[in-house]
Formats: sequence, C-alpha cells, structure tokens
Amino acid sequence: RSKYDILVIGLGAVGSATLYQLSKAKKRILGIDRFEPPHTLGSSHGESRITRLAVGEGEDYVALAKRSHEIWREIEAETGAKIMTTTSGILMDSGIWPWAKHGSDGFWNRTVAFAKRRGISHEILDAYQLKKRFPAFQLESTGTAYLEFEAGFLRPELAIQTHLDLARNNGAELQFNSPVESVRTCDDSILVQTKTREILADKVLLSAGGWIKDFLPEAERPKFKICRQVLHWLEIQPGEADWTQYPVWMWGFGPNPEDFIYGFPSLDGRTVKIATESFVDAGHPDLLNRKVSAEEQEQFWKEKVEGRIHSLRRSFVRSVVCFYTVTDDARFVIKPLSGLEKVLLVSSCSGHGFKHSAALGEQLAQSLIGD
Ligand code: PYC
Repeated sequence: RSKYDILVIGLGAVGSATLYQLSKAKKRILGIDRFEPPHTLGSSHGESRITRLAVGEGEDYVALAKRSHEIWREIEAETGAKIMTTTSGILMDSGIWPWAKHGSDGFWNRTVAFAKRRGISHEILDAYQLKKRFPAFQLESTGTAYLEFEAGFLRPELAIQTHLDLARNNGAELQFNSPVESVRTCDDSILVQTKTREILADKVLLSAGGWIKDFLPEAERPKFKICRQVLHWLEIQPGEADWTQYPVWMWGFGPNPEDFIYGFPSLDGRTVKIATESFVDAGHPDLLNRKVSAEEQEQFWKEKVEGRIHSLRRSFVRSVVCFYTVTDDARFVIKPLSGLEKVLLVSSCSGHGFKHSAALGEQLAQSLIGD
C-alpha cells in the first residue's frame, strides 16, 4: 500500500489541470487514469475547443473563463506550448427563434447581457454586416451576430499533455491504464483499489468524466446523461473563403437545442471542423457507438450545413466520436461523493467545460489543500 496526500482519479481536462495545480504545493500527489491521457475515448479530444468569455451558460462562469485565459497564457510562457489561439468568436442568432442552447434558453441574449455587464469587448453585427466580413455564413436576414474579440480556441490534447508534464516535473506521480475498482473509507483515509495496487490518500478528486457513473449510488446515476457527439472535418472549397482567418463560431437556428452548429477556423488550410450537439442518453461511455456512418454524415450535411455554410465541399475527410456528460441545467457538479466526505466529485461539464478547466483545476486544488 502506498500513501498520498491527494489522489486524482481521471486525468482529462479538469483532472490534469487540478493535478498540475496540486503539484505546485509540494504535496505527495498521485494522478491515475483508466487509459493513457491525452486519449480519444473521453470528452477532451478532437484538436480544438472553443473558448469565449461572455459565457451564456451562466454569469458566474465568466470569471472562471477569464482566469483560465490567464493561466493558459502563463503556462504557454513557461513551456512554449501554443495552447490557446485568439481568433475572435461569433455567435449567430436567427432572430426568429430565441436560441435554445441546452440548459440556457435565450443563450444569445444572455451572452450579450453578460458581455455588457462584465466589460467584455464585443461588437453586434446585423446579417448584412456579417456576410460582408464572413461570406461563408448565410445567416437569415432577420439574424444578428455577437462578435467577441478575445474568443478563440484551445488545443485540448496539448493542454492535457502540458498539465501532466508540468505536474510530473513538479514531482507528481502518474499511473496510466489503471481503472479504479473501488473507493472506500479506511480509518482516517480513503482506500482506492485498482487491479494491481491499493492506494491510500487523505483526499481524492474524482474527475473521471462519464465513468463517474461507476462510483455513484444507483439513484444518482440518471442525473448524468452520456451524450454521443460527432465532430466532422469537411473539405474546403478552394478559392472562396479564407477559412484560416475565420473566427470560432456558434449558431443557434431553431427551437430545439439540437438546432445548433459550431465550428473553427481551418487549422490545416484544407479542412474545417464543424459539429452539432446531441442530447440522447447512451447510458454509459462503454456503450457508445464509436463509429460514424456515411448516412450519419449525409444527414449532418443536409440538416445542419447545407444552405447555411458556404465554401465547403460535401466531402467528409474524417468524423470522430466523443461525448458529453450532461445535466438538465448544464451546470457543473462539484460536491463530495455520497457517503465519502473526503472524495470530491467534479463532473458533467455538459459540453462547455474545457474553456474553464485551467481555473477550475486551480479552484479545486485550493479547496483540496485548504480543507
Ligand atoms: O462551450 O463554446 C462552447 C461550445 C461550443 C460548442 C460546444 N461547446
């Protein structure tokens, strides 16, 4: 049996960020993961994640996003890793339907209100002004766009790798390919069992993404939905729009949360990554369909892209599956695991968490060290 001050179970976006922050405190720290992060089986892969400051999901998240930007820049200065690219970001609203983003109805209006109240620099464009600047977007003539200058994208795999490298350099231990079999109290400590090892820790952070369902009492499991998401890379139609200079963007175009599409500038000059959101519960990450069929791609093109986004070919270079862990109100869940006060659970970022992960890691580390 080995003994640690703090054990982090799950080294995705939030777990790796927390491990890094904990490692600065010169405690005995272990980070453990069922796979080898950064990997492609969770919620933090696929090359890019949007970051934006006026967070329509909740005004209390604005400070978290701002602090995360500061931390990414500090880490970039320390390591040379290029984790965050500021491109500006556009949120397009049809002007017909109030944007029904999952968990935050009226998302566009909320975003604008939060930007005004929090001094986040932005511009509002009508459909004509938008088309002049970014002709690939065919926004309805009734539509309006919010343009935020400090928005951009993060490179999730690099962010996780950098957090883990920094943590290791600071003395944290890492153990991969080690699913946890049980977590229970043992005297004054927490005893964690893997196939090969028993680990004692004073405190535990349970940041296992969708696999937290394995640790929850039966009655709490349905609160966390595991929702399959598909990311598509579409080929650019050459000569029409310079996709390498486009902002990150999101577009709510109908009455349902699935009437939504978002995308990124081209990172390779040949393709553009575009996706929608889905809120169908697959029950558990191990039950997800990880394949994407040609029919599914065709449906995505017809229902989401065609007539909205120009300057792209109906040609899918690749499509990748990931998932969200989702709650009804799309708020993050941070609380002790039922019956185990020394195990802090963090989960369900409902698809808007990556941008907050650096600051969330800092806050969680403070609360684990401070209590
Ligand atoms: O949180 O910015 C975000 C986002 C965009 C698409 C999915 N999540």
